Amino acid sequence: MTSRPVIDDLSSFWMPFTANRQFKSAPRMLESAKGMYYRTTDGREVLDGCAGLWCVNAGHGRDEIVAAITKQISTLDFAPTFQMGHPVAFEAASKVAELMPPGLDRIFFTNSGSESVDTALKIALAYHRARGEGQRTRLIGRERGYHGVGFGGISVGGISTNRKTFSGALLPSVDHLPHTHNLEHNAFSKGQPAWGAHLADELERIVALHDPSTIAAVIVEPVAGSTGVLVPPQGYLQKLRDICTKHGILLIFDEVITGFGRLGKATASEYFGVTPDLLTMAKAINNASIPMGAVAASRTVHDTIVNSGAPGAIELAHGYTYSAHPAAAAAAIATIDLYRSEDLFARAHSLAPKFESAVHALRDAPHVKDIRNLGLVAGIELESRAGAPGARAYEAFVKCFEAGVLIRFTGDILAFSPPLIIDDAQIDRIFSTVREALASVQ
Ligand code: PXG
Ligand code: PLP
Repeated sequence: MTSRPVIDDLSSFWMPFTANRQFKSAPRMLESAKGMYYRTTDGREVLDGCAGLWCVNAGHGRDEIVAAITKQISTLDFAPTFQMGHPVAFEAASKVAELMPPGLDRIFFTNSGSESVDTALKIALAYHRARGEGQRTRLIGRERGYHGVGFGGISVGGISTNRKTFSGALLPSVDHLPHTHNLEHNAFSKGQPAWGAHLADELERIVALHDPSTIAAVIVEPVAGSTGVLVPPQGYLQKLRDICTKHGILLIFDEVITGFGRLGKATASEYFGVTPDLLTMAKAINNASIPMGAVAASRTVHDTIVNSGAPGAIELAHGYTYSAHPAAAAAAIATIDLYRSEDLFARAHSLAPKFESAVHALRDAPHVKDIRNLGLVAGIELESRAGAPGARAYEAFVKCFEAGVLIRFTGDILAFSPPLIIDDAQIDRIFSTVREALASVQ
């Protein structure tokens, strides 16, 4: 069945964000993938209910992307982008720019969402410095925000388990907005909850405390993904935008999950009609086929920095060896072409009502405390088992995997974000499997 030798040493790979001892005592191994399905090393098909890690939006093993990468690697395997260029990098940037909100068409390439976040935070500081306001160094994140694992990202992030070990080494000038999760007001909301726009006013309090002249940027996920799918209350994001504009603060949308069709539009910015100054992306930028991320900057931000230095001087002392790696860039071009030719964002948009009714049908399933959704993303929050937070969701996740459906869980929240190529029957299969799993866990 398996084409490779059986692996008998699991000890060398220190697995990321994994309970290593638990996993290695009962491993779950994926060996290949095509379309909506993974195949395990023991030959079982597993329906992908979470697009890998919210990233394989066009489905697995797409021939067009594989061909583009193969051709690129054999033509130009690597080329520096520090003081050198290669055409594919420029083409990829133009393609990405076409999908960005109006005016955000200056693209800085990275290799991950974490790098995109740290890049955006640094661009924000560089922008203020270039315009003679270098004292604007304070960064505002939000409770329950996930912005990757760099020191910048965990500093503005709001997930305490990701912060506590490193708490003495976080960035010094950071505040956090309150999160918007409130089951008393918003449980079982379909789409954007009606209650909670006023939580954006907390930004005015933080601004008043520190004075606007000290604040560089606010960073939020338009829809918080990792923390368990928190959909922004109606009007909330526009309020953040207005307050930032009023005080000359840059607004950063972290669209690492929401970018590239997850909500049925190219970006959450387009979906909500709210335009940030900087937008971070990664994951589905090239269907996760090769590590890649990017930051889209407004022309104002870009031009302010790039026109500020002396001629011949490097304007932004920042970049990665693999920024715009040829293979990743070729994959991004092929992926964006595929999104267009198959109209996948519109497909996500048209599947969203079906997805919403399928997930909300689980309202009467055992242990379910809340269900929330937007576009092709949904979360089911479970009642935690007394004394064992997270155990119930973990067991439900394992049951689903054994029944041939891959989902994600975080704490006691199940998360769903399938490839945009999913069909109605596959949506039904995901949620009927979850229903059975919930019925069989304690
Ligand atoms: N920002 C956001 C909003 C993210 O969702 C990152 C930054 C970091 O990206 P990288 O590429 O450095 O991982 C993310 C990543 C999950 C899960 O299931 C979510 C992410 C990554 C892995 C798992 O909750 N989000
Ligand atoms: N560490 C060392 C010693 C390096 O030489 C470099 C890059 O040249 C880095 C870290 C950064 O690596 P990257 O550019 O892949 O982020």
